[in-house]
Amino acid sequence: MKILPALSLLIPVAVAIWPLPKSYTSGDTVLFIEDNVHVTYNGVSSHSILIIQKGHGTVNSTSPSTASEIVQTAIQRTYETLFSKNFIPWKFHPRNSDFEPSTENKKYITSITLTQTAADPENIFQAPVGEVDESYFLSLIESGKVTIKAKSSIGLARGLTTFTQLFFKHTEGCVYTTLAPVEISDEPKFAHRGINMDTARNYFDVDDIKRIIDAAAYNKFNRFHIHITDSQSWPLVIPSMPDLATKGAYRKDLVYTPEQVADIQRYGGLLGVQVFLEIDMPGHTSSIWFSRPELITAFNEEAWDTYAAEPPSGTLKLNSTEVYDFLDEMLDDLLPRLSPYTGYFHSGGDEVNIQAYLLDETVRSNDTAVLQPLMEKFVQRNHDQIREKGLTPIVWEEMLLTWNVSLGKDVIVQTWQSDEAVAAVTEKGYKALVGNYNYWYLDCGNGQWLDFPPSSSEKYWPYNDYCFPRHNWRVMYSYDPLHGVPPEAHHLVVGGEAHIWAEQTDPVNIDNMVWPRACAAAEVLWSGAKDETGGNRSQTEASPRLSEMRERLVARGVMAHPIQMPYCIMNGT
Ligand code: CP6
Repeated sequence: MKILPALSLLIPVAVAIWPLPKSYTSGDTVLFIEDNVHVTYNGVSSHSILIIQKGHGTVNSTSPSTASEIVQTAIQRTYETLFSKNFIPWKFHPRNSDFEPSTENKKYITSITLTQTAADPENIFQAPVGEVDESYFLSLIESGKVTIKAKSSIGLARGLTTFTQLFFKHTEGCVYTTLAPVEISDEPKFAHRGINMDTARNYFDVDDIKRIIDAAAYNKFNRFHIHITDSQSWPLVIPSMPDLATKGAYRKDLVYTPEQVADIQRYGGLLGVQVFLEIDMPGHTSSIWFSRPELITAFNEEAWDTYAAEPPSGTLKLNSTEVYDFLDEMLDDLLPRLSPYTGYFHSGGDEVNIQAYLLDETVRSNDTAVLQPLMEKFVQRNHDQIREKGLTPIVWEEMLLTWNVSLGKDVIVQTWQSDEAVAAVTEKGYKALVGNYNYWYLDCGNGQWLDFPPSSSEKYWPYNDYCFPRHNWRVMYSYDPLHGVPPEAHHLVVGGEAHIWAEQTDPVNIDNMVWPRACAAAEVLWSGAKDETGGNRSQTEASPRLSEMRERLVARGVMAHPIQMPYCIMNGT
């Protein structure tokens, strides 16, 4: 029988779960857990949390996913999370307190029963927004039995993720919870909960990308958007057009091969994180010039800022059969390789600068009345091809709101410039993906921006040096995806993404540029921006919980920065 020391009452509410579950009750009974817990999944059992028989469905190496592979992966991760030597305890106990439970006469978690109550969608990797039910029910009773029920394999994975967050490491080395009995009913507020990572401004290894996806899954994100090409480099290997990457990447080895892209997609898929790519076009494409100069106009002009948002300027010509042929061939090569693992493809469309088309001999105009029908055709061709390959297009807001392209209603419109843009997109009846840059850009802050360039004579002042300060987690946490959207249009806000543009981020600082701040977006997307009373969520409540989450990310090998010193929590409340 465990008796909690009186001082433990000083511990702030001991719920380390991030993002916050929809409903949660807990007690104060102590249970220990060891790596021999008996796990069953739909009646198939094993005697180790590590190994589960692949008895549910058939595991076939040519089929991209099965429920059992996803659940197997989730059990494996549960094991690694709880029993890795790096597992970091909740270290923020009151100083010098006898806060830990006694390790005499330990009571143990005895079994984990996973029950999937419905079949997964046919190919869960490709499932569109809202089609995977990620809800779960978790109960941990004082006798040591754990039950997790969900309608999908990914729901079970979400439940197991939450389960690991109930535990702390004892100073004697064992792993325990003080929270039994626990009952949790949980489901996400938004269906598309993503991170957008730019791998074109700086190159990242596959392992760097996987580490971000792993941490994303641990935050219950379910989408990973790779902005894989941009004006500065084209690291994506298109086998039928080898020069694109060999000439367009920063170096011929700083590329992503088809195998590597598939590996990343599959890695995410098994964690319930659907990975999709963006080829941003027609703007943000100057890197194509290095292999196909005839397709690009206004390349690297002296006054580049007249023609583009960033150096080097350059954009795909807007009325060129050569460009159309290039796109047909490029997308024909690329899209069929992506589609086994995703339902989406992002065709870009942000920050197109009309002045560039004055230099485009196929147009020679900056008159939007002339340019609009050409942009319309450009986008429709791309989208027809994307749909033909079984994928759903995503575009940046400008294609709808600036260019007035008559998008199909299947298209998801990704907003970034304002809350008004979200309202405008939903007003037109389109699905919106949000992420206002004043809140959810991890690279850039707002206010106090430095002049760019600092003087007109210094034209190549490093881009984005104006981008400071960054947003801190509290700014990100205060963002409401539904702000300014009328209630009857809320259902059109399918979710949002936190963005890491990588002009000033590479593998050295990627972890601490993304974490723990992206956790704030994760909680808004999973739990909603408002609490039960309808007010903004308390940052005071969230702060120690986020600190615990950060410890858990560090334990996963993610170099997330601290948001405060342990002192603040040890002496708090
Ligand atoms: N790159 C691309 C970028 C940005 C966008 N698209 C961006 C714009 C403004 C800020 C930060 C990033 N660097 N391709 C906008 C969607 Cl403040």
